Amino acid sequence: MREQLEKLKLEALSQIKNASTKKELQEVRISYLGKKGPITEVLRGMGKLSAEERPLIGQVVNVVRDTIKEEIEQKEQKLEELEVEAKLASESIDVTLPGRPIQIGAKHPLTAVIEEVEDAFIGLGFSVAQGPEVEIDYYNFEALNLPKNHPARDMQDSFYFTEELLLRTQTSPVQARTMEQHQGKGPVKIICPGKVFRRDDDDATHSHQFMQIEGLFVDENVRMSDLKGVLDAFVKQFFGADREIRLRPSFFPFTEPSVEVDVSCGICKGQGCRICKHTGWIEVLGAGMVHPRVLEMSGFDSSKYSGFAFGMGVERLAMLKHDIDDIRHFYTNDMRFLAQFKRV
Ligand code: 2U9
Repeated sequence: MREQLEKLKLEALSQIKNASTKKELQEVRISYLGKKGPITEVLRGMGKLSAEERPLIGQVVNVVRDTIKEEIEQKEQKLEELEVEAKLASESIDVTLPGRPIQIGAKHPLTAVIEEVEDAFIGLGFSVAQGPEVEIDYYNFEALNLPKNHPARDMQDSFYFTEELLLRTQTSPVQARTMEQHQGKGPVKIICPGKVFRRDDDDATHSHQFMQIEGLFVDENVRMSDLKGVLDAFVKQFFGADREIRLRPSFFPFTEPSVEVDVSCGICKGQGCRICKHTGWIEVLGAGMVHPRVLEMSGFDSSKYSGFAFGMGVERLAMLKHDIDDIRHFYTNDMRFLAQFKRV
């Protein structure tokens, strides 16, 4: 019996030595020390031994069991240490590896154009003004000489919330509000960039939401020649020093006289090409002298004050500058389009 137990111990110790995972070690523990294991079996059979043998064998069994237990605990600790070491080794960082490239964003082309236009006009003494995108009928239409029956006020053309409240159709209400705040005292010299909304079906050249920049200069003795000089300086800074402007008569309810402003074509230098539809000129702005009724409605004495105003579509400027053929590119956020405006 003694030799048998000694053999059992040696066998167990060898298996403990060979166990390379905690799972294998657990299997060894169950097979030797578990309820169905040989040690338990020997203990169960102790009753059959003689009174002299029982304490001697009992002692040997205890020693064998304790030795196996102790060896298993030591091995368990060792395996745990090895596990931690392996985990640390697998998680170590090689600081000499090159870093992952970081995706750097770029300004949206419309933001870039707005900032360029702002810079040009700030250089000419203008300030930037802003106002609400949800407007009341009075500032969006009435104060701009668009009376109640005017066709531009058709419910079909604008997004109305109520009879009095709508999404602004132009940034002009910002100018009307600013003039009112000046309480009849000039100068007012502002540009107003912002979103505007019209009930249009979207296509390559129309969007129900787009960006406008409008400008207003009201003071004593402001003339049409001032308007022409300011727009000429702007166009030369924005499009290039070699570009010319020309004014053509037009009509807007809020300006009188009103003009359309063309810029000489930068591609063919006035010779005629695809871009300028073979005219040598490209229409980019609307403008005019502020209608006396508009001045009066916002609290300015039209016998003392005069002013000029102008407006331009930001998408159109960006499309001309970057030769973009579809306005919807600005709003669909396709990375292949946007990534082209990265400055490297
Ligand atoms: C006040 C008085 C006058 C703003 C003006 C235009 C001419 C114009 C269009 C250009 C293309 C809008 O984006 S677009 O569709 N704008 O042609 N805008 S004069 O005149 C004003 C504004 C405010 C108080």
